Amino acid sequence: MALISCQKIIAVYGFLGSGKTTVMMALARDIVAGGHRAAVVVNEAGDVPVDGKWLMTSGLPVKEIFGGCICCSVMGDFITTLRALTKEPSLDTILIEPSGMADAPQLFGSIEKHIGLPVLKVLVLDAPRLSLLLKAAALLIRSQLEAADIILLNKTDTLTPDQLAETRHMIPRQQNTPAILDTAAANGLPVALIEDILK
Ligand SMILES: Nc1nc2c(ncn2[C@@H]2O[C@H](COP(=O)(O)OP(=O)(O)O)[C@@H](O)[C@H]2O)c(=O)[nH]1
Ligand SMILES: [Mg+2]
Repeated sequence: MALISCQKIIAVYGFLGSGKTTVMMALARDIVAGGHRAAVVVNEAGDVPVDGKWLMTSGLPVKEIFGGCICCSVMGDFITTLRALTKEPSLDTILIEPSGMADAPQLFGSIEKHIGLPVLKVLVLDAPRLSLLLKAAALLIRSQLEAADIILLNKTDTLTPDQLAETRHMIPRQQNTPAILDTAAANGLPVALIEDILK
């Protein structure tokens, strides 16, 4: 009988440069510090490289899927990689960082359908660039917001309190939009938030 040991998939998504890898590495470090094992799957070469060497020495498998947006050409690769990882013994969490341009809701639906595990969807918003991105890609941001279980308004360290209030105000909300949490992931994530995401 095949033992499916992985319990959960956490997707950290949002635009390129918003801080996804930074958030993901903070979560990975905490998982390892807690004596657990996680895998990291990325399909985007961003600013902060996934520290593959560190992850490997910590016993975390890292998979990189390149070749484009996972919502189209490499969706199959992504699913195949995830399916293989869910069968790894003693792996409890898979962290995924899909490409910034991927159609998140479609991707997450596909993973849930093919893998059979729920995906916790953590959206990272780039606070200093949000007003610009809302002008350039309002529809994409709306669809990202609609899919989110947890929303992080990141890089709040770069804004004044007034700018932060203004930025929060710009975010289009619906009745079921989750609370929007301020983060400065480059300086670490609050313990309570990490616990909430990993619980
Ligand atoms: N000031 C500041 N910079 C951040 C923060 N989080 C990430 N960054 C920086 O933003 C850039 C993009 O981060 P990265 O994690 O690669 O974003 P990704 O492309 O979404 O994966 C890097 O230079 C990070 O150091 C933050 O909270 N505050
Ligand atoms: Mg990245």
